[in-house]
Amino acid sequence: MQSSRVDLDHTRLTTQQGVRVDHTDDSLTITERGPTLLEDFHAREKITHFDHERIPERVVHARGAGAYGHFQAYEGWLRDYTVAEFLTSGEQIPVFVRFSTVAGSRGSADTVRDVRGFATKFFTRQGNYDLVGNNMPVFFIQDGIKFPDFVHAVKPEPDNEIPQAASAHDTLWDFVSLQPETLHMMMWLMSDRALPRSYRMMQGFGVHTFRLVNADGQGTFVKFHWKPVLGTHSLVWDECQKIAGKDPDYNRRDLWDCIEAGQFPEWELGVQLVDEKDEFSFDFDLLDPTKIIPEEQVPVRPVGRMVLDRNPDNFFAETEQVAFHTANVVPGIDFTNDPLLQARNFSYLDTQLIRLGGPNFAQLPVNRPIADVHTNQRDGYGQQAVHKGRTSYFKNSISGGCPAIADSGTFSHYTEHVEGHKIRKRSESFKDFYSQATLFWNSMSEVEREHIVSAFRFELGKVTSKEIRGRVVAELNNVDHELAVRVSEGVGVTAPAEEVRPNHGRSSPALSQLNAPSNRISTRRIAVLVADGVDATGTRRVVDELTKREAVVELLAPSDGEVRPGTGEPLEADRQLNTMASVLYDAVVVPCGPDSVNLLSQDGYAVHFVAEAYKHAKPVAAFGSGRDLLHRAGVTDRIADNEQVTVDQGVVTTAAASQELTTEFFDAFATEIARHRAWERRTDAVPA
Ligand code: HDD
Repeated sequence: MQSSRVDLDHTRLTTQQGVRVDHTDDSLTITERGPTLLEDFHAREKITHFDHERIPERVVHARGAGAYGHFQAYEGWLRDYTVAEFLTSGEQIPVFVRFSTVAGSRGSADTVRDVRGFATKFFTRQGNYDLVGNNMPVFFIQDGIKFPDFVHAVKPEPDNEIPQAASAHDTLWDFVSLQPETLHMMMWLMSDRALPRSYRMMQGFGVHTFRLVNADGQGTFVKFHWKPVLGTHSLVWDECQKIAGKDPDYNRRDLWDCIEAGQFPEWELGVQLVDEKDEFSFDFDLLDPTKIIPEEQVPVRPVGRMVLDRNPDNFFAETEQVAFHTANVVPGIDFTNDPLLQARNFSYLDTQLIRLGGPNFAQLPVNRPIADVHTNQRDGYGQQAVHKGRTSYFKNSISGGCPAIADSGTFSHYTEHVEGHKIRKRSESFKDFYSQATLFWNSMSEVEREHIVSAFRFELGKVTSKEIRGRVVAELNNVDHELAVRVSEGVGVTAPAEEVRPNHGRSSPALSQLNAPSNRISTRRIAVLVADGVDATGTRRVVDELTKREAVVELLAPSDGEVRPGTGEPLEADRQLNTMASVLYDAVVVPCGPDSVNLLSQDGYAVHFVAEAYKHAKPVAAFGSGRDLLHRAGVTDRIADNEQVTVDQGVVTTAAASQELTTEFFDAFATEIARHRAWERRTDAVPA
């Protein structure tokens, strides 16, 4: 990868042929005002190359962000199950990961309601292994032959190409209402999982049941899981829509900035293993990609750790040209007959041929294996290698039979016994579309359920056809009667009169994000609102205490430059208040300083900032006169006028001025930030 990097420092401009150029601002013409000459090879080359700069964007997952890093297995216990060395050797191996949204175009916003792609390329010594997963463990459809139908339904409608990067439109919900296998995934899509706070704070899943194969050729079913070290956290929908305008690159920027700052994102890889003899011991089919194996039934066992620690040098060359393929497997990892996976194994190679313009894309620097590559494949667009010798066929005697067939370390397909009729029919074992959608609903906390209900109402509210809305509600009645009734109330559809399928009452606590709390506030972005007259000592203390806890703290002031405190040395604003917004931060603090608070109270941006943070259930803190800005924004706190620290639904306040600020104040605030949001806060009436 390194040898392909081009560094233009200390160089002189040339043509593609290496001829030095003395002038690149004016075309070659006859007289200053005369016609341009065809002979101007430099101008023609420059413009021609520019004309050909674009390649087709991915048909799905067009918008993404990538990073390099490494993966390291913890210990060798998986050796009994697989000969895949990178899962057992403990050696650090390089990876490239690309995160993405699915439906939007390359230039669409990051914070739309969507599934997120989580594709990892492991550069192992046995060849490249691609784990092309998502941040949700199930999929919309069961058979890849339905993929074009599904994608046509969710993409912008074909007559006017509206809406961009949104599932809230008639065609998607028409499809959903007629294809009940989508329902389980639609529950995930309507949940907070579709609104990740950060790529660094979302889980990843291989989705399909794959197969591990050991040295004796024995197979074990496996599901892959990524768990983020920082916990799984989400934004709220109102916030997402606002961020889409304020910073459409929100998730991309977050990934980039954290890696630049040395705050490297980390995930743990885990596996759920199922013996082949237990294949039929579940009440769903392991080959059905619309089903999970509940973690309470088969625990996720940790295997290794991935750290992303390097940003790409060039978005196009690396993030855009990276080519993932589910069929990029290494010895020890094999497929199952999941019909979605089987179709993917065709689609990914096929799509790269059009997207990357020919069969040599594996030679692009970002795709190049670290394992040696020796093939008899030749020529084609973009061929980079200069193959020597006379033979490019097997068997040959002229080149000593090389490249020869290896007798060890090879990929040998798992030997599976298959017999029966050639048939085009969905397996009966795939036909329970509702039980796991119900399981998901049952597993949510009340606040997560509220979010799901309002997501359905929002989406169906954008559907113009009442008939489609009605069909969706009827389908939801198969998931849970109360869910269907609650959704119907918001979308002008008559509530289903009665329950059609009794709720089985089972739940899987691991499905609720709120059941995996984090006690860290690393990388959380905290806004400190300041203006002239602010208390400098207290403000510096806020910055120190939160930075010590690894948060990212920024001072926001009405204008850039120096902030003159009441007493002491000036402070420097990090950002101008009106270039930012509360939605770009995880929490907000207002320090004391009567003059500062007075100025901020008259600044609509500052007042709105606090009210909006409060509306989105974010931790809000203030000390001394800083509390007046909270009150001005409609945020009440319950403290008596003493110096105690009070925490009330994520609002952390004290009447103490800076000199009396205790660590208790900062600890309490940090606890609220680690909790992510004060979900118990009722904020529907807050006008922000
Ligand atoms: Fe896919 C891209 C994930 C089903 C066909 N898919 C793509 C990417 C991810 C996934 C993360 C982006 C890779 C990158 O960053 O370059 N796709 C999934 C998951 C699926 C899934 C988790 C279900 C479990 N996909 C799926 C099916 C088909 C495809 C059933 C076709 C039959 N997917 C593609 C594709 C893409 C793609 C058309 C577009 C760009 C690319 O492959 O390289 O081939």
